[in-house]
Amino acid sequence: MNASPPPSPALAQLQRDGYCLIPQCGTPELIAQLRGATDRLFAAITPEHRKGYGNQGTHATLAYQEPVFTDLITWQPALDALASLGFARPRYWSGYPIAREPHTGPLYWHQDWPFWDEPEAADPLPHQLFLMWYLTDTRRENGCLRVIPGSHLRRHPLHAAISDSHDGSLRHVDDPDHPAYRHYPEQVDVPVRAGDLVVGDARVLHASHGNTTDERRTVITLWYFPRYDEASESLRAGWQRTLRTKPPADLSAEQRQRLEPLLLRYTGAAEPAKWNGATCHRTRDMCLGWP
Ligand SMILES: O=C(O)CCC(=O)C(=O)O
Repeated sequence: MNASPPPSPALAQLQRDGYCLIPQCGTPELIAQLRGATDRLFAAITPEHRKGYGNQGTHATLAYQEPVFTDLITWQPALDALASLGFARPRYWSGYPIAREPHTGPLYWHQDWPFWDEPEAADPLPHQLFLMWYLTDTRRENGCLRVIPGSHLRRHPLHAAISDSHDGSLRHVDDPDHPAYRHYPEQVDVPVRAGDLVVGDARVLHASHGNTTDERRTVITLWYFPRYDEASESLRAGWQRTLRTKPPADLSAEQRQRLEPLLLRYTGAAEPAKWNGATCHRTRDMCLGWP
């Protein structure tokens, strides 16, 4: 009998812990260009907009403003890394540059997956991945990522205490003792070198430390659907309906061609899955079979 080969160490970690690291997936040139492009985006952000995102930090939406963002979405070494994890035909959903400004506090614990009513929410393998590109080296002092390994599939006391996604009210919780800002014995820091790629299951509980340094710390979070062709029609309809940014009409033909295989293209008539990221404690508990 042919036994199937064991998963690669990176895939095993993604399945077990909810994230893995692909070292030096981006080049210094790519990272330097992204730093310039994101700084230009942040420079245009008004104080009101910044205030609206509270403790998420300085937050922009990636809308193909500069060609380097298309380079990042279609970055072949990242797509190769996904293929080596077993995700050969991913689709891209959206992207967000986020800056943790000098001397600002931590980001609250949260999960990114917003469709908890769907059976895919309980699938051992992820249906949504975050690809996080940090544009500086990170460590605890400047706000590196932290993760609660295994919390994409196993219950953690935090689940009962927080809203389930960025839609929650935690952006404006100022009490540093709120459970969403606490430290937990099982949390791990994920420090990176600029150019490393953090691949995570959108269901894993994650947060960042505060930035106690004098320098801005930027991450670009890109969301992909790694198993788009296996997802239900209702989920694909839900992703399509909540697609925030499409490539603009004036994007160059060359960029459009590179993006084409990654774009969402659901045209069916299924009822779109319900976005319930902010209200779904009960549905999530039910769908994952938690007590
Ligand atoms: O700012 C960070 O380090 C993490 C960002 C994040 O959690 C997210 O984009 O979901």
